Amino acid sequence: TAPTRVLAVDLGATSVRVASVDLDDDVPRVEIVHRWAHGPVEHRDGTLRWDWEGVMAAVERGLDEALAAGPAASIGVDGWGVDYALLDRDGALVAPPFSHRDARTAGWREVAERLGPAALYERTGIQLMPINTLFQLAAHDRDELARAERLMLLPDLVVHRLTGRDAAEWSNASTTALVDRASGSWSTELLEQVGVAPRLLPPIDTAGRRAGTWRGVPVHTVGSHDTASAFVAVPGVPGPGTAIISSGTWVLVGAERDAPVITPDARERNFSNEGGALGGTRLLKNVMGFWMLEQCRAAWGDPPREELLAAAAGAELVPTVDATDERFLAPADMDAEVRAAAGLGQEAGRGEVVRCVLASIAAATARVAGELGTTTGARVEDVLVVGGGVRTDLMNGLFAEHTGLPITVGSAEATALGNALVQGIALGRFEDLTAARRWTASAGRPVPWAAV
Ligand code: LRH
Repeated sequence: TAPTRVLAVDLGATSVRVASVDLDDDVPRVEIVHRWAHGPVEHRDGTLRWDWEGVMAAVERGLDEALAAGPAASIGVDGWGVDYALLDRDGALVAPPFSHRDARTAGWREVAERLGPAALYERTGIQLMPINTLFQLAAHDRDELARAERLMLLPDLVVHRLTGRDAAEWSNASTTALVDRASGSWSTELLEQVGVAPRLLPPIDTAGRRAGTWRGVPVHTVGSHDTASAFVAVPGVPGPGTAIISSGTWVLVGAERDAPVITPDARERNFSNEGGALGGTRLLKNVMGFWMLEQCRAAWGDPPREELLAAAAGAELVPTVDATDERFLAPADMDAEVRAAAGLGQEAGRGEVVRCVLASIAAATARVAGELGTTTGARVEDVLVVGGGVRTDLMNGLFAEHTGLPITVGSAEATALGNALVQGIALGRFEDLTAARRWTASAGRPVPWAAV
C-alpha cells in the first residue's frame, strides 16, 4: 500500500511552514517543505497587522511544492490563536487582519470591568489577557466592522480559501473568550456586548472531519489552534501529574483535563480552559516566550542567535522579571524594557539580558507548574516540552533547574506533527490519540540537569 503521507500547514507568528509527514515511518519525522519568515507589519494607519496575501501565497506555494514531490493522502491547517479576519459580502478581506500585539487593546481592562471579570471567566473559562479575540473586537475599527459579513479565525480562513468550508474549528474558537463553555457555542450575549453581530460568526465544528478538497487532495480539520496541535504531539502519554510546555514564540504551560476547571481558584490564578484538539481541556497559562529574545535581537540589529545564547550560558547570575507581564507584549524597545524591569544598567552585557529573559521564562513556567498542582489537586511530577524552543538547550536546562522536575523534550515541529497525527486519526492510520502518542513518544529525549 502507498505510504500515508500527509501535509501540515502550520501558520506560526514568525514563520509559515508547510510540512510533510509520512505516518508509516518507524519514527516521526517532520520534513519542512516550505518556510516563509514573517511577522506583524505596520499598516499605513500605524496599526500592527498581518500580510495576509503573503501568508496565503506561502501556503499555496508550499502545498504546490509538496505535491510536486509526491502524492498526499490529506492536508490539515493550524495556526496561532486569537486573531481573525473580517470578510465583506464578496468574501474579500475588509482590511488586513490585525495582530494581537496591536496597541488598540490598551483599554482592555475597562472592557473587562464593564463585562464583569468574574462573569466573563465563569462563562468562557478563558484567562483574561489583552490579546483575547473578545478584547480585540471591542477595540476594532467600527467602520471595518460595519462592512463585515463574516468573521473567521485565521486558520479557518486558510481552510475556507482552500476548500470553501465555512466553519470555525472548536479548539481555536474556544480560545477567543467568545464561547459559552457550557454550551460549546458562540455567546450571543458577549458578541453583542462588544458590538459584533452574532450572524458574522460561522458555526463551530470539530477536528478530524473532511472539510473538502484542494487540487483533488482531501483537506481534514485538525486542532486548528497551533497550541492544541502541539499538545497532541507530546513525547509520551501524559498522566494527571504531567505538565506540558509548548515552547516557542509564546511559552504555553498547562496540563490536560477531561473537563474545564472553572473554579474561583482557577480564576484567581487566571488559568485558561482551552478546548483540546480531540476534546478535553488544556488548563493553561501564557508566558511570554522566545518573542522576548527575538525582539531583543531586533533591538540590537540582529546579531547571530548562537552568539547571544553562548554569552547567556556564561553570564553571571541575573535578577528575573515577571514573564507574564503584558509590558513585554509589544514594547518599543525590548532590551530597554527588560533592563528597566530587571534593574539591569547599561553596563550589563547582552548575554546578561538574554540570560535574564530565559531565566524569567523558566521562573514563570515553574510558578505556573506549581499553581497547576494547587488548582487541580494533582501535583506536577514530570514535564513534557515541545516546540521550536526545544532547540535551545539552555532554555531546556533552565526549565529543569527552575521546576526541579524530570523533563523530556520532544519535537521542535510538534505543531505540524500534531496536525499530521489528527489527520492520521481521521484517515484511520491511528486508532486514537493514545495510539498516535505512542508513536511520537519514540522521539523524546530526557534533559540532563547539567545542561545549565
Ligand atoms: C501560540 C499561540 C497561543 C496564543 C497566541 C496568540 O502560537 O497560539 O496559544 O495565545 O499564540
